[in-house]
Amino acid sequence: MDIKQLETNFDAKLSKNENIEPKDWMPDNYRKHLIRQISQHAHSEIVGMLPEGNWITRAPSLRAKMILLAKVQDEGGHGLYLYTASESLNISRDDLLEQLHTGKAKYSSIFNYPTLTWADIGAIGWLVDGAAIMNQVMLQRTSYGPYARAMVRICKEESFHQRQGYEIMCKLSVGTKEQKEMAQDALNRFWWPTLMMFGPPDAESSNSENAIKWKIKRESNDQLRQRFVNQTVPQAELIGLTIPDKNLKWNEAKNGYDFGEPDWTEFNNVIHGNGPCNKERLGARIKAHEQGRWVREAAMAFAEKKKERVAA
Ligand code: BYC
Repeated sequence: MDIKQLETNFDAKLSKNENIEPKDWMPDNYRKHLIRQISQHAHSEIVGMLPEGNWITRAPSLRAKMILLAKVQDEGGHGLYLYTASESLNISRDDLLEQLHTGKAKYSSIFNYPTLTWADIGAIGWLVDGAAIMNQVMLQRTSYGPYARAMVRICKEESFHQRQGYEIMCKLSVGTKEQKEMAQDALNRFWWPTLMMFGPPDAESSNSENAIKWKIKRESNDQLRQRFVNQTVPQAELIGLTIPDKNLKWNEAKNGYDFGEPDWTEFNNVIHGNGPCNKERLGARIKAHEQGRWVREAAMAFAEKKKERVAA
């Protein structure tokens, strides 16, 4: 089949909303775009384990510790589904991790902020997982089959994560004066970085045009950010917390909130390695990878021996 015919078949599949599968022909730029997005998503999941892992030993009750342990473990599992989906595009796990460790591949900006108090764990579940779900519900219908299927499973777990975070915030907001202040402080620090998770404004989003054309993203960064604000403001009001935005106002005409602009200079600094915790996060990942080398080598040696035994 010549290239024109292959392109026509690919476009026809997209227009019928059929998934593209690993063995299907796909344009090289579609493959590269997916490797970039899915691997950055995988990196976000495993780097995302670090700020929360910081609180496992200090969780305020056995119940809270068990829930947080399970959540952090889930994030590791999400990373594995997503690395596997990336590998189906003909790139090895070693290459993907090399890109993370050398700073070539990005991971979500949000994980470069510190978790200073227990309320930050609530804010991450409520806001960060809430934003992640908003984006990922759309990605369940992304055009690449393995990514779409990974998202279905991940979304189910993420919605549980969002609720555990909101539960922490609910409890703190009806607690002592200090506890309520702690919840408000976490909201103040995590609100703007959470809005940045959706990426730059549409006019500056270099990858969006192709992503929408290839049905990788079904909605734009600004559309998802708007939906997140509309959903989250009433949740804050319900528990008596204040969104730290003077420009936040209900707009009847658009049936949604007007809201202020995140600090895009800060965003650009963070995604280029200069956020508050970038060096710490990457350092922790590299150290874990180095310390896990003997496990990978032992697993490979075991697999080789097993193969020899089966062949004998
Ligand atoms: N952080 O053209 P744009 C989670 C980069 S966490 C860092 O709009 P695109 C979790 C972007 O990569 C959520 N970098 O890009 C929750 C691009 O740079 P490159 C993880 C960002 O791809 C709790 C440049 O800026 N979710 O799941 O169309 C616990 C221009 O941007 C960010 C996903 O990754 C950012 N916030 O849109 C644990 C969802 N925003 O690559 C884990 C999948 C933008 O050209 N990803 N950049 O060098 C996406 O939907 C999209 O990739 C984005 C960006 C919406 C993030």
